[in-house]
Amino acid sequence: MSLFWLSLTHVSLVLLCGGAVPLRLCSAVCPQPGPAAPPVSRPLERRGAAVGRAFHLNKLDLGAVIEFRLACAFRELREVPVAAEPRCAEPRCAPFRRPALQGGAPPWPRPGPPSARTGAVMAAERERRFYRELPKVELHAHLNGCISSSTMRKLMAQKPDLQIQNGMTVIDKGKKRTLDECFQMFQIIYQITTRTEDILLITKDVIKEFADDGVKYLELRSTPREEKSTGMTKRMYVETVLEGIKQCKEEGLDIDVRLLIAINRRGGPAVAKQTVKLAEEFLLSTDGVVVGLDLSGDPTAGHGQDFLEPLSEAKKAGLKLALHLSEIPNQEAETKILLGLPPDRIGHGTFLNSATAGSEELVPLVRQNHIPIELCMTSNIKTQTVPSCDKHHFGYWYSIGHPAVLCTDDKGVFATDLSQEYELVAKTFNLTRSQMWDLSYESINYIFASNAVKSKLREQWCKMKPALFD
Ligand code: 6MZ
Repeated sequence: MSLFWLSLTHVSLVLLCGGAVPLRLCSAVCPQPGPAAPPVSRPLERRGAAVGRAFHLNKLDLGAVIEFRLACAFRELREVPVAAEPRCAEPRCAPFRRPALQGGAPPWPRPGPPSARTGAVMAAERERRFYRELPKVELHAHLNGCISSSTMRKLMAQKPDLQIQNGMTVIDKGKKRTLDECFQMFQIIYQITTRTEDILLITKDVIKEFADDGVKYLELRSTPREEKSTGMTKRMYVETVLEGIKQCKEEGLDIDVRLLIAINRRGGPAVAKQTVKLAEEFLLSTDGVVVGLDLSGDPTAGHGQDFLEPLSEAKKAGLKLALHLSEIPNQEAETKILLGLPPDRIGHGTFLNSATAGSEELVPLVRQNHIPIELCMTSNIKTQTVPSCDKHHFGYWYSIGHPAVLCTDDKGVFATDLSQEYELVAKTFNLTRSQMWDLSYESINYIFASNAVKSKLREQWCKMKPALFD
């Protein structure tokens, strides 16, 4: 008889456990820490209904024994989640979290302040956000070097026969190339940007990306290029870049964009003269959008002396000059000649302050003329002209209070952006947010646009400051 009662009770309890079994799964199946557990239990009221249903099904007065077993079952139902919860990291189990039943410290981690690792991740995220939101000025950006991977994919999809892959146009994190290899990459990029529609696309995408990164004023630079295969002339090239700038303005992007026309050293002085002529025309016709001239390209090609005359002509015409100088070692002679112009800004200037013979004359020339230097840390590291961040010449120029502007150079090729450059410099040289804000604010002094534009930017910076330092 007692066996009968016992098995009847067992049936009741098996039915009851329709609610309880999944609860047990929570404790038995979820590893700690581990993958998602199967969906867990029903709410207690539903489990209570299940108990009632089980009781009703039997329609028997099971007497004290069953009452006792049901009481146990209820208690088990209530207690199972308590026992299960500590071993379960699955967030879906969270509603069952309760304090420990007995006194003393629970055997599982209590919710509390974030762990050191979570704290570090959150701090890194806050830092990233600060530098993204910091208003910034970008003064050294080569258009075809700025093309992002996503724009590259769009271009590659249109020219699949070229079989150009991402790795051929970008130097990923932790990777390095020589400067020479870098210039070979530009030849690959040029194969994908041969049509005016390509130039329009890259110009607009690059501007939008700088705007998204918190850049409020951008001086893009680009080398006018003709492409016989598509009929694109140098004039059409410049007009297309200007069209891209205009369309971005019409679309209301919060960024002021200007253009420097670039002379590629490899083209020699004859091409340089033509480029100066073109730049002079656009200086007069673009109402301040074309503001200057850049001398760039492979620094081993030609000699600075060859460009003195066209550059001098450009300066007389009112074009501002941003010249790549001493990006590689042993260029003291040509740097000294070109510093005589003097240029309005210097690109890189990596070896201006090196201890090699002849270089001791360069720093005084740069300092006397207060020539701002455009510094591109990631570019110099990835092209191996600077061995490590802490050896970067930013440290030298910053320590003597000389005008220095942080820039990206080729944000696409070097897989960086301006906020990352700011963050990298701050970390490397232990600079505070306030010092980095000053660095950004002072960069406004070195833009090529008018004083009215500078004043507007300063106002914009000052308006944004309180929210940044909240
Ligand atoms: C010197 C560089 C450069 O003009 O076709 N360029 N020149 N040093 C660098 N450091 C890495 N990075 C880019 O953009 C690409 C061109 O910019 C110059 C080179 O002449 C390159 O071909 P654009 O828009």
